[in-house]
Amino acid sequence: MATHTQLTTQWHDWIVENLARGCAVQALVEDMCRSGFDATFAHAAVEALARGEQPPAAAPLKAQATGYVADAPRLPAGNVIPTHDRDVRVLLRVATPTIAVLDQVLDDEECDELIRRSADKLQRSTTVDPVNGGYEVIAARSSEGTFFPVNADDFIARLDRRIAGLMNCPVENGEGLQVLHYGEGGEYQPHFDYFSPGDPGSEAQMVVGGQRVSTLLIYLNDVAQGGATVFPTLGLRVLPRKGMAVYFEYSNRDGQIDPLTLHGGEPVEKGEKWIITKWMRQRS
Ligand code: PD2
Ligand code: ZN
Repeated sequence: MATHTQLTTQWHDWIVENLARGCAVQALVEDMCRSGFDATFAHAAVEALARGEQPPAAAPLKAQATGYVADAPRLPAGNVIPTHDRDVRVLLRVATPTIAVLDQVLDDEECDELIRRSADKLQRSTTVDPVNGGYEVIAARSSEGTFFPVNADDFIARLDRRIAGLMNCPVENGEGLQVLHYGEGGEYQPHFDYFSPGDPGSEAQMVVGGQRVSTLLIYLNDVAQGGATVFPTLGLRVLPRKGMAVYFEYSNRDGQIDPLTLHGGEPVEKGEKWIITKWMRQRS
């Protein structure tokens, strides 16, 4: 659980040195969160030092600290969310940030079909380089993956339509479905799915479609041990189950972003883990 809310001299110097080297704010915040810092505090401290100001003395309470004002939730209300071809049951809701766990978004055959179609196309996963907007392989993300463009064929189009219905966004606002596979020991260390405003690489990514607004992550298999999706700042851990999904929202119409949505995929301890991820943007 992330708890550090004060900077030692060493951490202060580490931030200043890395900013001087040209490291992106978001990359430093993610590193600090992985070392146990509170996400909100890490954000405030790095932002302040980047502006040449003093970092905050200690973290304010999480709800007051971020300054993030969420829009009304995009996710439809209710115990069950209807889509064009099936009703999806909601198992858990968190109000702030908007997070939900959804049951049987995909049936067993759909999960198996996605794995079958992906197994021989996997490549080591990359992340967006915050400085130049290109793609880079990083140790913090030890998965392999592939993706299916929006409406690639009838099967993918049906899933894209169901997912867009759940996320309450037009199909065209979605990035292509991303399939990820983790072997034993595979993980995705805590990170943010949004593009950090102000990073040069983010500006390049946002030219088409704008900021990411929400994520739906669907488990394609049961994992024997480990592989939970965690929100360390919130103390929330979702255990993988075939066909089930985690949904969360993190940006508003003013382009503000919510650091409370720091999240990661814990190491797979036994077996393997397959998921698909859908990221929605502000625009098509
Ligand atoms: O595999 C996961 O559980 C996971 C966790 C956090 C995947 C992602 N983020 C992602 O694809 O963004
Ligand atoms: Zn993520």
